[in-house]
Amino acid sequence: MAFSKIFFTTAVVAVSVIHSSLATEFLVGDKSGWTLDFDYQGWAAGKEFRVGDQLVFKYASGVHNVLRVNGTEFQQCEAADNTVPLTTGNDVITLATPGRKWYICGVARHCAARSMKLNITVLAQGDSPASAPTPSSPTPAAARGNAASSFYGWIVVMVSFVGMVLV
Ligand SMILES: *[C@@H]1O[C@H](CO)[C@@H](O)[C@H](O)[C@H]1NC(C)=O
Ligand SMILES: *[C@@H]1O[C@H](CO)[C@@H](O)[C@H](O)[C@H]1NC(C)=O
Ligand SMILES: [Cu+2]
Repeated sequence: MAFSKIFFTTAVVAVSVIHSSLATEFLVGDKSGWTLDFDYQGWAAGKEFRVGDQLVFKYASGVHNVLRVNGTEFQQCEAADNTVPLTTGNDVITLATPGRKWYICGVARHCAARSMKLNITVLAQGDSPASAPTPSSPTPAAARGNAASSFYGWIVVMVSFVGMVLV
C-alpha cells in the first residue's frame, strides 16, 4: 500500500516534469534580442507557439520595454495609458491562452519608426498548425509538437498500466 502510494507520487511528478520540459522557450530575436530595426515578423514566421511556451525579451533595461497590446493598438503603435510595461530587460512572458498576441516597445517611436513590434498566433496545446488562423507549411517545430504529444500520451499509458499491475 505504502509502496504504491510512493509509486504514484513519483509517477505524477515524473509525468509533470516531462510535460513541462516540452514547453519551449523562445528568445525573441534570437541573438539580437529585443532591439531596433529587427524583422520580428520574419523571426516569428514558421515558428509554432503553443500555450505553455515562453517568450523571453532581452534588452538593456531602460533602453526599451515591452507592452502587451491588442490588435488595434499594435497597428497604431499606441498602447492604452494604463498599460503596465515590462522593464527588466529579461522579460519572460508565458503564453497562457491560444489566439493572437501583440507586443510593442513603448519607448520613443521604436514601434512606429524602428519596427519594434511582434505579433504571433498561439496554438492550443493539442492543435495542429492546419487548424490555426494562419496556416503555414509543416516545419520541424510541427514535427516536434506531434512527436511530443504522442510521447506524452505513451508515458501516461505506461504509468497507468504499471500502476494497475502493482496495486
Ligand atoms: C484595444 O484597446 C483599446 C484601448 O486601448 C480599446 O479602445 C479597443 O477597443 C481595443 N481593441 C480591440 C480590438 O480589442
Ligand atoms: C501579424 O500581423 C500581420 C499584419 O499586421 C499579419 O499579416 C500577420 O499574419 C500577423 N501574424 C500573426 C502570426 O498573426
Ligand atoms: Cu525600444
